[in-house]
Order: sequence, then C-alpha cells, then structure tokens
Amino acid sequence: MSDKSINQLTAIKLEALSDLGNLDSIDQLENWRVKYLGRKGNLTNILRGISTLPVDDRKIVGTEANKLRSSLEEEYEEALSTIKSGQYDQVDSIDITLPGRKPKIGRLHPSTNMIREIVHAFNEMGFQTVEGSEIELEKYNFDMLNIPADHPARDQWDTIWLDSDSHDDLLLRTHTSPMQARVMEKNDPPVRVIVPGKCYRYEATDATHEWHFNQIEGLAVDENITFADLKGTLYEFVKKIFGPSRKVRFRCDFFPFVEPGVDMSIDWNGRWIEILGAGMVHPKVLDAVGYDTEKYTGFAFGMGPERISMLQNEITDIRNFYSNDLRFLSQF
Ligand code: FA5
Repeated sequence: MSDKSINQLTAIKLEALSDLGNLDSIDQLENWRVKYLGRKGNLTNILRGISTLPVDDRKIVGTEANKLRSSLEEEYEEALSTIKSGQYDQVDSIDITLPGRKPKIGRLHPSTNMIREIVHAFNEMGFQTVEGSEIELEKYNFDMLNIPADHPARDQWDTIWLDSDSHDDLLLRTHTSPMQARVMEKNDPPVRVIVPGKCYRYEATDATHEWHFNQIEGLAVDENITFADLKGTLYEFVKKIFGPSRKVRFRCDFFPFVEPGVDMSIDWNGRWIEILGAGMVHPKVLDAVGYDTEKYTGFAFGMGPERISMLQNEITDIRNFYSNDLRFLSQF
C-alpha cells in the first residue's frame, strides 16, 4: 500500500517540477501553486488520506509527503523571486531596437523672457539689477513708502498676510516698491537700480489681473534729478522694447510714495494701454531712509512684465502665464 502512495508522490514531484520549468509569469505560477500545493491539490489529497492507511504505512507516506510539500514550497518561492526579478529587468532594460527620439528641451518661461528683455534695456542705461524677498515686512511694503496704517491707499494693494509666531507684520509683498527703501537704507546716493520680482495680491483674477504676477521696479536718486530724466528714461525704454515709433502718453496718477505721480500708457492699435506707474520719489520716502531731501531728488517707476508681454505677443488672458499649459508656454 505504501508503495502505491510513494509512487504517486514521485509522479507528483516529476510532473510539478516539469510544469515549473515551463512557467514565466506570476499568474501561471499561481495556478501551479493551486494545483500542487492548494487545498484541492493531489498532494493535499494524499496527506488527507494518510489516516486511512495501515498503521505501518502512515509514518512512511506521511514523512515523504511532507518532505515533498516542503520542497515544492521552496521551489515555489524561488520561482516567484526569479519571475519578479525577471520582470524588473525587463522594465529597466533598454530596448536597443527602438528608433531614436528627440529629447524634450526645456525653455525659459515667457515671463522670464520678458523680464530679461526689460531688465537688459535698463542695464544698458546704467541701472544695476537687485532682487528682494517675496516675504516682506509691513514696514517696508507700506510704512516707509508713506502709506501709514489708516491710509486709504493700502486698499489698493489688498494684502496676503502671513501667520507667524514671531512676527505679526509679515506679508507677501504687494509690489516691488519696498525695495526702494531697502536699497536706499543700505546705499548712499547716487542710486540707480532695477528690481524684478514676484508680487502677490488678494484679489479676484480676470483677463488682466492675476493674484500673483511680476513687477519691475526702477529707482534713480542723485543730485539734480528731474521729471525730465524720468520721462527721458521711460521714452528710451519704450523705444528699446516696442520700437522707435510707438506713441507714449503720461497722465497724472496718485501713489503715496511719489509726488508728482503719473501713469504711462502706450499706443496700441489706436488704444492707450497703461503699462506702468511712476513719479518723483516723495521727500518723505527719502527722509525715512536718512537722505538729505535738500540735496537729493529721484524718480521711481513700477511696471508689470506680463502685461507688457501680453501686448507684444497678443496674449488675451494673463492667466495663461501660470496655468502650466505647455501648448501656451511653448509658443513664446
Ligand atoms: C504699483 O504697484 C506701484 N508700486 C508702482 C509704482 C512704482 C508707482 C514706483 C510709482 C513709483 P500698480 O498697482 O498700478 O502700482 O501696479 C503697477 C503695474 O503692475 C501695473 O501697471 C500692472 O502692469 C502690474 N499689475 C498690477 N496689478 C496686477 C495684477 N493683479 N496682475 C498683473 N499685473 C498687475
């Protein structure tokens, strides 16, 4: 009786090992496991039937059947890891028969391109580039620019305030103008800087307004600087960016940190489009950084490069700049 069972076990072993040699997927291996080690498999049947064997045979068949089960379990584990590592190899391997493909090359963001072009134009006129922090103190964003706490002009720059345990006066700068005070605090006149950077405002977006956008600030302070210098510099800038025949218009405008204040528009297909705010630096701003207001005067301006890029490239919605759509971004 035990001979019959031992022969059955040998047959199971031979068949199992032969089947195993032909497997190459995890699904096939799982079927193999069910067939040879599963609850309804031949081997399990033999193990279950042991109690029906004559007492002398039980020990012999039981030992052999358990040995076979252990060895098939080992074979299973080994086959599983071989198949898995084979799959990883396939993922990692290089298919040398694939035709070559052109690698995708990155490009500068349209805002960066515009900023560089504008900054370059001012560098050529002797302005030095400086950058400031996007997180700013209330003092620099407002107070030192002659915008006290209760001044209605603060409403123009609806502010994103930051939570901080150590400061209750941190905000995301609403314009690049705080760099006027920071630059003058650190440097004696003459000063001539151009300051590109990101700004944030808590405001609804539309085709010409984003809640985060770039600005480029300009500041020149020296003896004998007049409004004519401001106009001459901005005319020259327009010539460099928009060509020599573009018409320019200045109108009165109000910013608490300049006096007088203006905005500048350019002619765009018969329409006047405002591109920047500007003016003569307010004596209170010069005073706040310790400059002698009898001796020094200056001008400042602030413009939005995205708006200028919109004009140059006929872009109809400013929100395209930050929506991360490559179909838009790769055009400029
Ligand atoms: C200012 O921010 C002043 N700091 C500019 C200034 C500097 C005046 C120095 C005088 C002296 P204003 O809010 O107008 O001003 O913004 C200046 C420019 O930033 C605008 O002409 C526009 O081009 C751009 N800008 C303003 N708000 C947005 C916005 N929400 N989205 C996109 N661009 C904007």
